[in-house]
Amino acid sequence: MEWCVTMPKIELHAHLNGSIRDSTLLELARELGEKGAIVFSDVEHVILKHDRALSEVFKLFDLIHVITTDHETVTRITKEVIEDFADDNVVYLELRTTPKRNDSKGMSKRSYMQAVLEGIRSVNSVEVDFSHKANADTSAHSHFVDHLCNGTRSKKIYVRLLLSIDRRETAEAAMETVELALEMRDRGVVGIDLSGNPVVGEWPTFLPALEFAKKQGLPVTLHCGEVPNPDEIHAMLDFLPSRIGHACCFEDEEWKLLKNLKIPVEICMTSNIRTETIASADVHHFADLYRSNHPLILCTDDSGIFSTSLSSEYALASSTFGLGKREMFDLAQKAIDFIFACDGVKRELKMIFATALKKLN
Ligand code: 6MZ
Repeated sequence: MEWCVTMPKIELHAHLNGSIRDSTLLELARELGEKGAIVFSDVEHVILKHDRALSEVFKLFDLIHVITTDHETVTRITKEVIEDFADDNVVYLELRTTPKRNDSKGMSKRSYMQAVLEGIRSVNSVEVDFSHKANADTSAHSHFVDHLCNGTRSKKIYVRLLLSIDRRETAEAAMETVELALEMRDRGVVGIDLSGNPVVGEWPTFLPALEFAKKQGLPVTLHCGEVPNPDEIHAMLDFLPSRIGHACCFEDEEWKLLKNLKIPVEICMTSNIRTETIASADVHHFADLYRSNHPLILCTDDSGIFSTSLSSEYALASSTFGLGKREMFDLAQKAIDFIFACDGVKRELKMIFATALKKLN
C-alpha cells in the first residue's frame, strides 16, 4: 500500500528509546561488548527478537537504556528517529521520552533533555520545526538558513516533545519531570506522558505531579488500561487526561465512560498484538471506536521494538477493517485536532493536508 507511505501522517505516541533502528542498537551493543561492559552475544538475539510478552518488553528497555544512556548516544538516536519518521512522511511528530538521571555518566534529567534537543538540532535530511520561539535562537536559525542555502531541504517535519514519567519513579522524581517540562515549554515541550510497566507503581504516586502539570496548562496523556486494572482506569478517566494510550483492557462500563468523555485514544495495533494485550488485529478495539466516531489516532508506540512504521499501522488498519485510501487520509487528517502544539501549527498542518488531498484525488 504505497499510498500509506506517501500520505502525510501525524504520530502522537512514539517512545524515543523504543523507536531506535536495530542496526544502531546492534552497533552500540557491539561497541559496549568490545569495551567489556556487556557480552554482545548475550544481547544480540534479544535485540533481534520481535515477538515479546509485555513483561519482556520492559526487560528489553532496561537493556536498551544501558546501551543508550549517555549524552552523545541520546543525541544520535533522537536525530535518527526523527529522520526515520520524516522518511515515512510523518509531518508532525510528538516524540516522548523519560528524562533520565545517570550519575555515573554525569547525566541529570535536564542534561538528558539537552542531549535530546541537540539531536533535534542536528537533523539535516529534513527541515525541522521544533518550536516557534526556538526558531528565533541564533543556533537554530542558522541551521535553517544553512539548509536553505545548500539546497538539502527536501521537506518539513514538526517535532514536539512529551516528557514521560516512568511508573517506577517516585512522586518527587515525577514532579521534577513536570517542572523540567514547564521550564522547557519554549523549547518544544508540549506535554506530559505517564508510561512504564503497567504492573509497577501506584496511580496516587503520580497524581500530584500530573495535577500540577494540568493546573499549569500542560496537557497530559496517560497509558491507560494496558493491563486489566478497573480501579486505576476509573481513577485515570476521572482525572480527565487530554488523551490516553492503548485502552486494551476496558470493560463495558469503562468504554461507556470514555465515549461520554470523548477522550481521544492513541491506538497502537502492532504493539498490542505483539505483546498479546489484544489477541489479533480483527478483534482490536480500533473497529468499535472508529465506527462510533470516537476520536482516535493511529500510532506506532515503539517502531524499533515492534519492527513497524506509521505507514505499516495505516496499512494494517486499512486491510483489516476494509478502509480505503480516502477514509485513511481523513483519519490521518483528524489527528490534527488532538495534537498538543498550538493553533498556529494546527493551521499549518491543515494546509499541508489540503495540498496533499489535491494529489490524492
Ligand atoms: C508502557 C512503554 C511502552 O522514555 O526511555 N514505554 N510504557 N507501555 C509500553 N508499551 C509497549 N513502550 C515504551 O522510551 C522507553 C520507555 O517508554 C516506556 C517505558 O517506560 C520505556 O522504558 P524512553 O525514551
